[in-house]
Amino acid sequence: MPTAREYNFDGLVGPSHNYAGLSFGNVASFNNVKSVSNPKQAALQGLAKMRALAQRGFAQAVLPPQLRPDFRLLRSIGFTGSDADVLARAFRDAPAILSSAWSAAPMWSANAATVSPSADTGDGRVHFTVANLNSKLHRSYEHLQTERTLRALFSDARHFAVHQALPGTPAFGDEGAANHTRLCASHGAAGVEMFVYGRVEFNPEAPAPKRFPARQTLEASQAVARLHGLQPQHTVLVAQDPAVIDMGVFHSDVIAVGNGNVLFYHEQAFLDEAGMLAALQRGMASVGAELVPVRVGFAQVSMADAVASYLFNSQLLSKPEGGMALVVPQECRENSRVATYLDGLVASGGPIDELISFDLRQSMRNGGGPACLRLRVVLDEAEAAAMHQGVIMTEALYAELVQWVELHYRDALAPADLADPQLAIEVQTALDALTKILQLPQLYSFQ
Ligand code: SUG
Repeated sequence: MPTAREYNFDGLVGPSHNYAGLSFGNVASFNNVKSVSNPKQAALQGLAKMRALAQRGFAQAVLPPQLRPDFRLLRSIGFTGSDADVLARAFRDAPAILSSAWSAAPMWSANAATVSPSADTGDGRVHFTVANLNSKLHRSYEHLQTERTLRALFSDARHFAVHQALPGTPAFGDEGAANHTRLCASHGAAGVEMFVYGRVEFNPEAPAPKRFPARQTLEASQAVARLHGLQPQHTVLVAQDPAVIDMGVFHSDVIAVGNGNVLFYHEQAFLDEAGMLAALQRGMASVGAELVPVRVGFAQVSMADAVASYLFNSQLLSKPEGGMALVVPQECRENSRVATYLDGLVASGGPIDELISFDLRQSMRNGGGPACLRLRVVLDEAEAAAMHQGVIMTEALYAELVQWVELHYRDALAPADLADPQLAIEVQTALDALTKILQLPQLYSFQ
């Protein structure tokens, strides 16, 4: 079996990172609506995480931001005139739609696509299905650039298959890897892929949340598994508990994370915990692996603390030297109940033996923790060599990107700034310069 590593592709925060309250059901996004953001700090916080993990020997890469605002969106709904006219009119008549056209949400690259490593797929290639993100206007058009980006990075058809987004209709609501976890004995071995859905389009009897929307459908998860040629006995489809969606768990990666043979989850994460465990155990047995569940009960961490601290939106990483590290947001250290739980967890002698925490406050205020910020792509040596090399995080790339951010990013963005035509020019100038750093000359359609 070829050796394989998990690359974490972190979304580089774009120059228009802002707080627009666009994600109903995402508590942080709603609580911080219209507050002033700091795109420069947001990008630097994300880069600091990437650099620190790369320095620790984890395979780390970067996914570039998308061009904003999306003038196509604004013009398609009747705003006309020069770019400045379009911005001014949209600001006056439809400010929420204007914010949607400016959203830097592609930074949460866990929502970019669902990825299946070559060890799991029907044709032995790495498969990507771009997520349609059709439940929110501001994310519903990300898939166009995401597809273009993934095709640029993974262009070698001998190793990679990039599927376009599923049809953009409610039946196929798809939020990518945020609702997908792979469990395995080792990254290069065949694994079990678990898809978590919040709603079933064609079964009105199936449980669904009452307050907040469920973004992922069973039908979408099944379609992705089919596109990737996954074997049914290695594929597990489970329902998220709709009650937790109503408490602010808008993606499954807000309440569970898996890596290797370990599943770290809250007892209320799934509608049928026992059924989920039995299905995973069966799947794992069929790939010659044994599941190690790390279950967090209400007595240890309440749902309110889990959502507020983003404990489960952590990255669970296999360390090059052995053992597993849990990469948590700083909020987990600041919440005394969660901090106490975590201290006990690493001292317990279980599989998770280290905590690494980061200040990701700018992203967290929009509901994006460490796990939201990264897309996992398991690659064997030949695949890693075949992907575009310019996005791999190194000390030199880190230094160049920090310099680029310092030069191009503002340190404050208020809602009224979204009417500023100069900001649109700044963003395009910045992205043009970025493609030179990343050696991706035709990444954007304006190039
Ligand atoms: O889709 N927030 C994102 C956060 C995504 C988190 N990703 C994962 N859990 N994997 C979302 O809700 C807020 C944007 C705003 O309100 O301005 C936003 O889109």
